[in-house]
Amino acid sequence: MAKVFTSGGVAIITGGASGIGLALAKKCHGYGMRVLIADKNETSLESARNALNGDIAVFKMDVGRLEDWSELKASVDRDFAGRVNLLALNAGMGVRGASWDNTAAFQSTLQTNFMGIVNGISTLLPLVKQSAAAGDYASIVITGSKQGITNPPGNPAYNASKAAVKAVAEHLSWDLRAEERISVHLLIPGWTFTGMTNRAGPDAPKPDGAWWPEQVVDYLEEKMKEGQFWVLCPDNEVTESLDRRRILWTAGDIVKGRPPLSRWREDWKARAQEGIDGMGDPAQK
Ligand SMILES: NC(=O)c1ccc[n+]([C@@H]2O[C@H](COP(=O)([O-])OP(=O)(O)OC[C@H]3O[C@@H](n4cnc5c(N)ncnc54)[C@H](O)[C@@H]3O)[C@@H](O)[C@H]2O)c1
Ligand SMILES: *[C@@H]1O[C@H](CO)[C@@H](O)[C@H](O)[C@H]1NC(C)=O
Ligand SMILES: CC(=O)N[C@H]1CO[C@H](CO)[C@@H](O)[C@@H]1O
Repeated sequence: MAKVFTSGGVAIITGGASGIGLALAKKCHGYGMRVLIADKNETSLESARNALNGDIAVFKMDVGRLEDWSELKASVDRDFAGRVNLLALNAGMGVRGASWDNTAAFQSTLQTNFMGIVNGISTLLPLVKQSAAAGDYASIVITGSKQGITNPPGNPAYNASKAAVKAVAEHLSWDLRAEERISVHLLIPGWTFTGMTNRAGPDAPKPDGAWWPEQVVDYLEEKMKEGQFWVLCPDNEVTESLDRRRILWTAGDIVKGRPPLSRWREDWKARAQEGIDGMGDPAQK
């Protein structure tokens, strides 16, 4: 049901001023949708608006603040007659060098990556349902991360926030299972060249292994057409099959009683590699 990408429909995209969100905004705009991008970065909001010839609405907000969502809802009610066809809850961030003694980093990461999504659902789900009841199609796209599924070591705050995002997205899909005109999707990007991953400066070239954000949103659209909840994106280094085998290996830590994060442990690394390499593609069985 990619029926939401239709001319005149309304798209609301958080974190839409940069990266994956901006690529999605451009796609929606290209389909003739009315686009509102919400972001906390004023500079990027302005350049995004210019990139789309001023033909989109921008809204400065912090997705972690419920008050900002109330104001956004009021503006959607006023400017779009309360209509929402695509709600992309995509804003996300990571704090560099987050460590256990930095509880503030956990709080800010969870506030944006997790509460930003809860706040958005809580505030705008009534408008999404209202739009569907009026005969529209509507989709809610929630941006998670592979790090919330396979949980690699390095940044526990980010990984935990994305694990919570996955849990909430699954519940939303369950709660809306009887809604024939509303679909829910968990977007799980691979390595994507965006503001978040490009720390080498504005003119740095895209690393070969990474995808462009445009590839991610094309893949998203394809999976939405198929009616898939899980949008597990590959990149130029990791295939869909490898992702599926890594996910199964991670689940195997629990069922086989291996230590957690076995894939990265010195005493398990080689066995993990062998196990993942030797596994058939789980999707083929
Ligand atoms: N780039 C990747 O490789 C990758 C991989 C997996 C998941 N993701 C996820 O994709 C989503 C988009 O990230 P991106 O890679 O396009 O990064 P990006 O930094 O280019 O874009 C994220 C946007 O979100 C905005 N934002 C951050 N915190 C906000 C807040 N509290 N309120 C409002 N806006 C806020 C930023 O200003 C920025 O414009 C994120 O949720 C990220 O976690 C990215
Ligand atoms: C806002 O985004 C610009 C790029 O558009 C970046 O240079 C700047 O550091 C960002 N500001 C903040 C506060 O994150
Ligand atoms: C955005 C971010 O901080 N991502 C981190 C999530 O965790 C992995 C491993 O834990 C890190 O490599 C990423 O940098």
